[in-house]
Order: sequence, then structure tokens, then C-alpha cells
Amino acid sequence: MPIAAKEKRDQLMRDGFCIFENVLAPEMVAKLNTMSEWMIAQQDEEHFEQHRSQGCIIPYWTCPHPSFTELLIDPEAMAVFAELGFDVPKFWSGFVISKPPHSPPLYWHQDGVLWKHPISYTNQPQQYFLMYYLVDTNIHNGCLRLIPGSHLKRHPLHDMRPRDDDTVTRATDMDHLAFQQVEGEVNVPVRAGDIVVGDSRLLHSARANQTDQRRTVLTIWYWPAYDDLPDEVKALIRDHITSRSEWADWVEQTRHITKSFLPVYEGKAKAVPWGTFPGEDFQ
Ligand SMILES: O=C(O)CCC(=O)C(=O)O
Repeated sequence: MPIAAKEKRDQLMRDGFCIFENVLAPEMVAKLNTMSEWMIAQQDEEHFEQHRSQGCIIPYWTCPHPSFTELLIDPEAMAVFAELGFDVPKFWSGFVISKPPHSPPLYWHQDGVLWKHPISYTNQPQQYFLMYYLVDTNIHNGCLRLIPGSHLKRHPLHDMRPRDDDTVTRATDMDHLAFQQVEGEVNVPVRAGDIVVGDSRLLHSARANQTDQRRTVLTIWYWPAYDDLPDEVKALIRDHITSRSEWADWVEQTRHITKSFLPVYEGKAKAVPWGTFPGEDFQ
């Protein structure tokens, strides 16, 4: 497929991210804000405590809402993939992540799951996030920050396992490396309605929200070139999406809308084991 957004595609491959401005209309942003508030209101106190560094993180299928389904297949957003040269992206998962007023930064981390497969050590397109910030962001209200190129090159932060440490996820140890300013980081302020496209292996975090307003982002995960993935990776994707009954139910209930974006693998290959940390070969 031709690549209309050549510079952005080059940036995505080289730096691990790129930005498309002004993709969602203000009405859609308003609708998604209403949806997010409805989902956030359903969480209990322990959820917010446990995920204090993120604010909250709600898988879309735990509170099904038609606006999320609409966003998954949004033609303007899918046109972003087409401009990048990906004409058959397949969907995986999605979350509402929201920082309340006056809340701590998000810890540094990466979200790759294929580190036990050689594909992770190549620049073949694998898993990308689309991030939709629902307010304009800046360094005061919790904008994204990231380390360009860290999807391809080891950084000392790769040796950390922040999600295994309660003092990080609950943001009770703010001296932890996971919260520090680090060499090579860049801030990524955006406007509501923009999309940040990023490689799941990229190290990223978010600044603290020091304002009186909530800061919400929706992250949706896709496999932009699913058909080119090895069978054992397709098997991992298939097994994950059907691993929880609530999730599998959502897939069935919305299949009539999302059908062409659902990954299908009917082969016999054994799924590659889940691998969330880079091995020593990653240098
Ligand atoms: O809150 C953000 O800005 C990014 C959230 C994120 O990437 C995550 O929690 O994995």
C-alpha cells in the first residue's frame, strides 16, 4: 500500500512515535469525555489507590459503551493507519487512563509483549498504540513523555520492572528511578483530537497533573500489519483476546460492528509465550 505520510512513517520507524493533528472532531471528543466520566465513576476506591501512578486504568470491555466501539473503527483514525501504509490493521485492546487533578506522574515503562519472539529485535511493524488525549496537554497537566528510539535500543530503564513494585504503581516512592527525569526524554504535548501513534516497545511515561482539571487519555492497541506477523504471534493474539469471558463476550456482542478489525487465526501454530521484558539480545 502506498505511504502518503512518508515523513511520519519514517519517524514512527526511527523514533517509535509520530503525531497526527486534529483527527477527532470536537463533538467526538466531547462524547468520549462523557463516556470516560461514566466509566471512571464505576471504579471503587481501591482501584484508584492501586493505580495511583496512572490515575486509573479501565479496560474498555469492563464497562462496555457504544462510543468506544465507535472510536475503534473511527474512519478518520483508521485513515491515519492508511496514510502510514497500513491498510488492514487489527484491533487488540483499549483503556481509559485518567489522571485526577493534582496527581503524581506515570512511571516509565514499555508495553511490548513479544520479547520472547525474535520479531521484537527487528524493526518489523508489530503492535502500536493510538493515544487520544481528551484535553489539551502540557508539562503542567500530565502530558506524555517518551524516549525516542528506545523501541530499538536498550536504555537503563529497560532493566526495571515497575509494574511488579507496589511502591511504583501506588506512587508511594517518588524517589524511585521510574519517576525521575532521564537522559533523552522528550515531552509530547498535544491538543484534544490529535492522535499519538506509538510502538508498544517504546519507553514512555506521563508528567504529574498539577492542575485542577482531570486529564484523560484513551489508548487503543492495534496490530497494524497483522497479516505479515508469524503464525505463533497470531496465535498469541487470538488466545489473549479470548482469555477472559467478559472480553470474549464483548467481542461477540460488537462483532457486527468491529468484524473487519478483529484478528482471526485458525491455524495450528502454538502461541509464543508472553514476554514483557527485553532479553539480553536487546542492546
Ligand atoms: O497517561 C498517559 O499519558 C499514558 C498512559 C500509558 O501509556 C500507560 O498507562 O501505559
